[in-house]
This record gives sequence, structure tokens and C-alpha cells, in this order.
Amino acid sequence: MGFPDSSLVERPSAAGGSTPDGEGQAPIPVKLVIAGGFGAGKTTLVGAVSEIPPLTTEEEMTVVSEGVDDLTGLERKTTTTVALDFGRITISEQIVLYLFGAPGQDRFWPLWNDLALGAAGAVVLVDTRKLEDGFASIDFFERRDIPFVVAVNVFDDAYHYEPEELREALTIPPEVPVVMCDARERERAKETLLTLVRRAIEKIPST
Ligand SMILES: Nc1nc2c(ncn2[C@@H]2O[C@H](COP(=O)(O)OP(=O)(O)O)[C@@H](O)[C@H]2O)c(=O)[nH]1
Ligand SMILES: [Mg+2]
Repeated sequence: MGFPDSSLVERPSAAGGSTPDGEGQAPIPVKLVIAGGFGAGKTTLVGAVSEIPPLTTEEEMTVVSEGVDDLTGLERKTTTTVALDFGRITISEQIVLYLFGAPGQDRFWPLWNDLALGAAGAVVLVDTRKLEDGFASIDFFERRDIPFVVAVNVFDDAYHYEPEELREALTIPPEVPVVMCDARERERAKETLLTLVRRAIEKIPST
């Protein structure tokens, strides 16, 4: 059987097919959102794990965004995502993850509702130098009851927090995993996605 169409339409369930182990079936597409503040490492993470060349709409930051996008502490950042990042990673014969990196700037908030539609879960990337930027994303997924994990992207020049300190500072509920991550490292980024998938599966009501 060929690869499923790219419509990302949720299919009933893996167990609905004829072979219980999913053998011979096309993998189930699972949509995940990569969220977080501006410069938290979303584009980097999608690029690090994607098995297809990530589709990204990075644009050179122009003078137009000067004074609009807050570059404090991000002096080396010269590109910005104007729409979204898109990547794909196959985690097993049964599951293929489609990653949608959300644009971090406040002015793109209206897009987030569309991005979250049909999402099985979200990674909220947090830059510890700009902790407060994580609140809006955490709040967004909490309100919609979308499973999420908080991934702390540890930048070289950032103060090192313990996960529990961050949980308290960001008032992250106990059931939400907090993981340390380096968005540039494929294996760490992949482990973050697997933590999210496990969390999303846990949240599926057992009937
Ligand atoms: N030191 C360090 N730099 C990172 C890490 N993740 C991303 N960066 C850098 O931080 C900048 C912002 O990352 P980017 O992915 O564009 O952020 P986005 O706005 O969330 O998409 C880029 O220059 C990255 O190379 C990290 O884990 N450690
Ligand atoms: Mg980006």
C-alpha cells in the first residue's frame, strides 16, 4: 500500500485494520505542533529531526521587523519564521509524525488555532533566558486540553535550572513532562518527541 495522502485526516484507529500489528498497512500520520517563544529553537528542532528536507519559511529579518520582534539576547538571530516549519519523522512502522513549527511572534497568534486543529500533541520549547515567553504557549495547549511536554532548550550562555525549578516557575502541572533538550541534537530532539507521543497515548481515554 502506498503512503497515506497528506491530508493528515485523523483515521479511526490502528486497531481497525485487518492485521493487529499494523503490518502491511500504511503508517498512521500523527500531527504534532512545535511551539514556544520567538527564538526558542523551534525551527532548529524541526530541522534536526526531520527525515525530509524541512520546509521552512525562514526569512531574513529586515529592518521592518526591527522594533517589532524582540531580539534581546538573540543578537545572532538573523532569520525569522514568518509562517511555519514543516518536517516529518517516522518513529515506527505504524507511526509517522508530522511536525508543524508554530511562528513565535505575538502577531501570528491567529494562526495557532488552525495549527492546533487535529494535533495529537505539542512540544513547548522554552528558552531559560526568556522564561516568560513560555507562558502563552503553555496556557494555549492547557486550555484546549491538548497533551504537551515542556522541553527546555538549554542555550550555552543560559543559567542552568533544575527541571523542578522550572516546573514551579512556569506553573506546569505535575502530569506534564518537563525535559531537558538540545534542539540541535537529533537524538535529544527525537527523545523529546517520543516523550510527547507517550504522553499523548496516556491521555487517550481507555474505554
Ligand atoms: N546554543 C544553542 N543554540 C540554539 C539551540 N537551539 C537553537 N539555537 C540557536 O538559536 C537560534 C534561534 O533558533 P530558532 O530555531 O531559529 O528559533 P525559533 O524562532 O524558535 O524557530 C538559532 O540561531 C539557533 O541556531 C540550542 O539548543 N543551543
Ligand atoms: Mg523559527
